[in-house]
Amino acid sequence: AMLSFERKYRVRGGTLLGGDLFDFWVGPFFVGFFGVVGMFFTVLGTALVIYGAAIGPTWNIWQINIAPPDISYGLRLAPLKEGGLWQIITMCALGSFVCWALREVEICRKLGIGYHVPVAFGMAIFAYFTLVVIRPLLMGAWGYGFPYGILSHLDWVSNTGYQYLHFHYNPAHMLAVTFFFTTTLALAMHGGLILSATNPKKGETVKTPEHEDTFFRDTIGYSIGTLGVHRLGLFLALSAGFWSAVCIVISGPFWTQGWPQWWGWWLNLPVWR
Ligand code: BCL
Ligand code: UQ2
Repeated sequence: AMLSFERKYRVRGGTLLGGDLFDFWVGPFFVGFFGVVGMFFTVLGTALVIYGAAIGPTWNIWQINIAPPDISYGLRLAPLKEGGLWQIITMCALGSFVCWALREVEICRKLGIGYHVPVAFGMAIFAYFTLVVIRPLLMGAWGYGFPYGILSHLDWVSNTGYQYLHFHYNPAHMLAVTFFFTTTLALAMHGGLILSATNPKKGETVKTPEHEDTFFRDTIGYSIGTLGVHRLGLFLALSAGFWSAVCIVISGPFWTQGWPQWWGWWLNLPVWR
């Protein structure tokens, strides 16, 4: 079923690649060149994950694990069953994430809206790319990538964290965590405000942005505004992803001791001595 206004926006063109060839919809979904290629990577990647599980020791969903190659393989390609699977799955994952982002770009162009959504998703892709490509390259082995598995990736985070003694002392991790938490605070404030304005008492009409501004001016003396809150939210969310990427790429390539030791520069400031 198509929404009444949807037909107006289902327009030809705006594609980056493939011209009109893949410019069609399947049900409610736009296809496009990147829909086709993305589907290829997704199906292949998923099949390889299932194959990896099948040759592994367990079908327990929590314990299935597809590990990167041993560090001794360095930056070479490893045999399929010794991390090669992880390497191909990583390429499929990156292929399908990037195709998804570019399909979003084509849809933005059709609609005549800005590229904010694909840019935002791009930040998540950048964080993943940092984990499985940039940092392993800088460290000299694919084995530094994280394993694909529910519990195994958590074990990797824990082990990697403790290698630097106390990851909470990583300054970029501090920023990333703070941005993640502030994002949820902002969304809670915004969601709460919108729902309260649009759900008045029985018999009353839906409230306006004037009421929303007034609520925050009365409570905290400041309103960021209806457009402003969305700009703030996007900034907070992008910053969370950005500093996440930074916090892991500096762990190893830049700082090899414990993160608590990094704060030596602060403790050694001449003012204290
Ligand atoms: Mg820490 C990382 C928070 C304690 C060690 N830690 C992170 C960050 C985040 C965080 C800032 C992970 C988010 C991220 O990268 O997003 N840590 C955090 C918090 C605490 C904490 C809040 C806490 O104590 C309350 N961390 C600790 C302790 C250490 C520790 C002290 C362990 C002992 N932490 C580490 C290590 C790492 C982190 C090591 C990291 O490597 C990680 C980090 O920064 O990584 C970059 C970015 C988002 C992504 C990477 C997701 C990408 C998604 C892709 C593009 C799309 C996926 C599509 C999907 C497959 C499709 C599914 C389809 C569905 C069916 C619909
Ligand atoms: C607001 C506003 C909205 C909002 C929200 C605010 C009318 C619908 C949530 C309030 C937000 C403020 C004061 C910023 C808070 C800052 C941080 C860092 C969390 O004013 O305008 O529009 O949804």
